[in-house]
Amino acid sequence: MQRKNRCAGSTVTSVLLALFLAIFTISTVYVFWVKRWWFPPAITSVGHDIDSQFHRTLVITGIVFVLSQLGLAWAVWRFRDRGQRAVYSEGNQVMEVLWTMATLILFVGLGLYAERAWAENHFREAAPGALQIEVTGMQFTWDFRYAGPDGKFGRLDPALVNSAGGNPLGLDPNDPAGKDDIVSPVMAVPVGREVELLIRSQDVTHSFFVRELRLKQDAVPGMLIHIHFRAEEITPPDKPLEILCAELCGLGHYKMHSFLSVMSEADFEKWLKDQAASQ
Ligand SMILES: [Cu+2]
Repeated sequence: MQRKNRCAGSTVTSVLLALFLAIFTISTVYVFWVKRWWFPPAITSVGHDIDSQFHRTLVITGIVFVLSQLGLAWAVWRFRDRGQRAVYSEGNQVMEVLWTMATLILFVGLGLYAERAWAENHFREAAPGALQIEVTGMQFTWDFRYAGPDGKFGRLDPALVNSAGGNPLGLDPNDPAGKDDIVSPVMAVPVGREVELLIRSQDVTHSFFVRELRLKQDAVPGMLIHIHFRAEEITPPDKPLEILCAELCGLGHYKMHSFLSVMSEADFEKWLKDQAASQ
């Protein structure tokens, strides 16, 4: 007996693949929609700008993602092999031009939209009178130095670095400007005041990262990198923000972290005094 159709096609495969694509798309949208594994709320105005940009980008790319995935699922099912002769298509030049232009406009547009938030962090200088804190990354700790009442950082000498001896930064004891410098393994800042960080590294490249500030900046050996922020919310005393290292910097990278507390101006002054007393 002769088979009716030698190439009966692959309906099952195409239906399964189309179904998988649809379910995969819907589950992905669901995970973002319910904000599972979401980031903590931002506590700076730049952080809110970055979040708005993130949402804009997510919604636009999300719509493109859903349409293209469902379109793919439809095409997999619609053009499945039913034993018919394959048809050759040369494509559609108008469509090519259209979607290339649309992508270009979308990406350039999003970039222009984000420019202000980016420039605020990276191109604008810190406001005059900002509180300066020197941040030093080293395998595998962070150290924070405050200039003390004289407002001047003392000289550092790499030859004097001695973590076990209580001088992890190599402060020169002969420099009078360094006498009142305060070095702390954790960072505290006053709420609502501009803070300028001077970020450096003592060994390899690290990356200073605080999620709630939406701030991430590499610490590069041999460079002093300035970055600034203004925290708008006080953190509860038992819930400081985590400062992470976001650069794979060696075997102990996973445990390289510290804490940031945002305090009222009065609490901050008191904290500084307590730190100075314990130096
Ligand atoms: Cu690190």
